Amino acid sequence: MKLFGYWRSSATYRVRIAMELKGLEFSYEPVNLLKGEQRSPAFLNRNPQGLVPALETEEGFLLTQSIAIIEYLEERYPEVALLPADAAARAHARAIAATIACEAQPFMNLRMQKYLKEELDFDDAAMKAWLGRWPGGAMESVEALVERYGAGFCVGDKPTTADCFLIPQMYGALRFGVDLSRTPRLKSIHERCAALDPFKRAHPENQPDAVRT
Ligand SMILES: N[C@@H](CCC(=O)N[C@@H](CS)C(=O)NCC(=O)O)C(=O)O
Repeated sequence: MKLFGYWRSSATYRVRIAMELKGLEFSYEPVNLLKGEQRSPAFLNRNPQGLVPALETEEGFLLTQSIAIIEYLEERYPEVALLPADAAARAHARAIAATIACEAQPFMNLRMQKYLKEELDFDDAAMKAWLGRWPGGAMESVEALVERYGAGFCVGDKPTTADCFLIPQMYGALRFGVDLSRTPRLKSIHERCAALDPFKRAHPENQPDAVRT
């Protein structure tokens, strides 16, 4: 399999975590978002939406959208399950993933922040308020779900797809200075995952295209 992504892309990071937890072999082809490579004809051919990640499967199919890719991996490579056996617990894991993917990350991704700053003249204070209200608010909902369903990880005592979505969101939140003082459970899951090898291998700074300053 070949994963097209960018080291700091949280959506790519989700897929890397899932693949590492499942012990899958894959190659990685960087798409430099800062240079606009996601809008090149070659990449648009892979994903007409011009977004990373995209995954080329063993059979040569091209998949897009991290939720769909991770669901595909779960169905195609079920040996290390990332969804719990219990149907309600599976729904809780999917609910956490959806909250992050639909209600947190879209409000702080590169194109959204660029638009707010360049088109709507958001200054640092306005941006901080935006990040606190939208991604920050969604993370408080996730904290409440984790309080109900977590036991060391987001749902239960083993990593699930919910953790594949949480860890990149925490990475982005820390990077953009989102206030995490009201999400202590998420902070402790983040620390627990950071100590595990699959999460270490998937970390942005351990990718070949990482830029160290
Ligand atoms: N919903 C998509 C989000 C993908 C996405 O927002 N990707 C970002 C990086 S995290 C991207 O490619 N941004 C490039 C751009 O905005 O031009 C997914 O889950 O795969």
